[in-house]
Amino acid sequence: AHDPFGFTGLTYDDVLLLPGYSDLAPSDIDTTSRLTREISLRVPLVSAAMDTVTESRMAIAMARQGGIGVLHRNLSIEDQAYQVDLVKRTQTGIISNPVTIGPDATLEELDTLAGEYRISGFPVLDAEGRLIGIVTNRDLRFTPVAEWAGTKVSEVMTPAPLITGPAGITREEATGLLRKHKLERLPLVDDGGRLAGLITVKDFVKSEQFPNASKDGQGRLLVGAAIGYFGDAWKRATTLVEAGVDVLVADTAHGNVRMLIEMVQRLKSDPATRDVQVIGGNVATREGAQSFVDAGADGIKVGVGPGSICTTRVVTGVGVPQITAVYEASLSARAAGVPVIADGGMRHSGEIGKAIVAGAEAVMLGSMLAGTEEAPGDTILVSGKQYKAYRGMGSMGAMSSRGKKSYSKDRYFQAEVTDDDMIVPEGIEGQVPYKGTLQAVAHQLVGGLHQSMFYVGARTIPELQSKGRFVRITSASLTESHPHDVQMIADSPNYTRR
Ligand code: RVP
Repeated sequence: AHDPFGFTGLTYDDVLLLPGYSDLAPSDIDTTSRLTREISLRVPLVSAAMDTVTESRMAIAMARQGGIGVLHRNLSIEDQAYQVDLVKRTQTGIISNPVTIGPDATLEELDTLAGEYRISGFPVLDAEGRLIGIVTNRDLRFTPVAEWAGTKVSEVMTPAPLITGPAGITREEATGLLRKHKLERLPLVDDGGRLAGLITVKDFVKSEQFPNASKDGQGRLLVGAAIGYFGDAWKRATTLVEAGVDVLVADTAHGNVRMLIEMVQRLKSDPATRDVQVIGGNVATREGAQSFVDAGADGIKVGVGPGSICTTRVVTGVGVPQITAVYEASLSARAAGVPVIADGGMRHSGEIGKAIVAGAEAVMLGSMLAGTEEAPGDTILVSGKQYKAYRGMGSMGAMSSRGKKSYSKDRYFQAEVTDDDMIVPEGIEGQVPYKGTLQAVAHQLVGGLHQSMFYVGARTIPELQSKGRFVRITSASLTESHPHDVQMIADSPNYTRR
């Protein structure tokens, strides 16, 4: 007979991975995985599209560590596209599309541009795009601030002829020129004298400092951005594509919705957008994942209700325990070669390996990253300890017009609600302990995943998926898993008691 209660759903705390035979050296282990059909990451971590987690600073830091950030969409289309631009222009090796300035710009404008992009030097171009000089922060120093508004870049710049390199220069040749002439910057020019790129010493150092960085074909950092399906969603998507986004990520609490599925279909068939990778979501069932497979999605994000700030399951009674959701979605997604991203509910590094064995290829994190330096917002001091704000995108704070305009109400299907009192929130507002830099946090997360792979005996992520086996555990075992019967007297970089 049909069982009205269906099957049992399990989550991370209900399972452990079985140890397996291992003859690996730590250096054998490779965490490279797929985010979408066409994008691989050396580190399968994604920062959540939330306004207390991912803006350009986080996206840059995530890509440098080998993961990727998904820029949130609780801001205007222009502002979100600008954030994409900031990430794409971040210095990594050769900058193919550097920020430039004209000879008639004022020093005041130069100073503003330098602050916005956090860069100190600009090639100066004439109206035809030819290199006529270079100007840096240093050139500002000899002009009193009071005169900046009335002084033109052409008056202080180092004018051409400059030492330049050819458009197709190699790393070695560039290093040679930088060293020989003791240069900070080397502009690259084509045969017509037009600017073709820029190399800075700082970039070269940075690109050596971040060997795992996630980059596109032109050496620029990868970045994702959240989109919806309602109102001007198409305009948002196309504007983000024009700004150079690599992945568009459908950002809704319930992705198995006709309008969104049609949006994904359109994105994957329209010539303006079809070359960009598209992730559908969120779903938590086999059928939900199948709808996105059929729509042509390049990745599928899974999670209905597991998030640390999420109240969907309580408010609506709907959801699927996360490890079951990932497993179920992967049954249709993996058969079609589409990666699954496990989104929400992670508290420790051990859950990354569990999600991967259950069928995910990457994981999205909110609360675990919201406390880092690179997350938006300042630290808050509460009885001598530092915290950072972290809120659900379905919280009152994110959906109401309190503070500033909300752009993300359609994430919870409340786009038409104009009166704040009529909002039905599905998330809460809170804070998480301050954790320092993303680099340190990512090191612990990736280190934990490495160890998972070592214990299972898996050299690669696909091997982890095929070799990994679960054991179901009881609440008594969960107590045994955590530190017990001891009072913790020192902080640990990768463990906090709940
Ligand atoms: P966590 O990592 O457990 O903090 O969860 C983060 C995820 O929670 C996000 O990536 C998103 O899918 C989900 N989320 C964001 N806002 C809300 C909400 O208000 N309910 N949920």
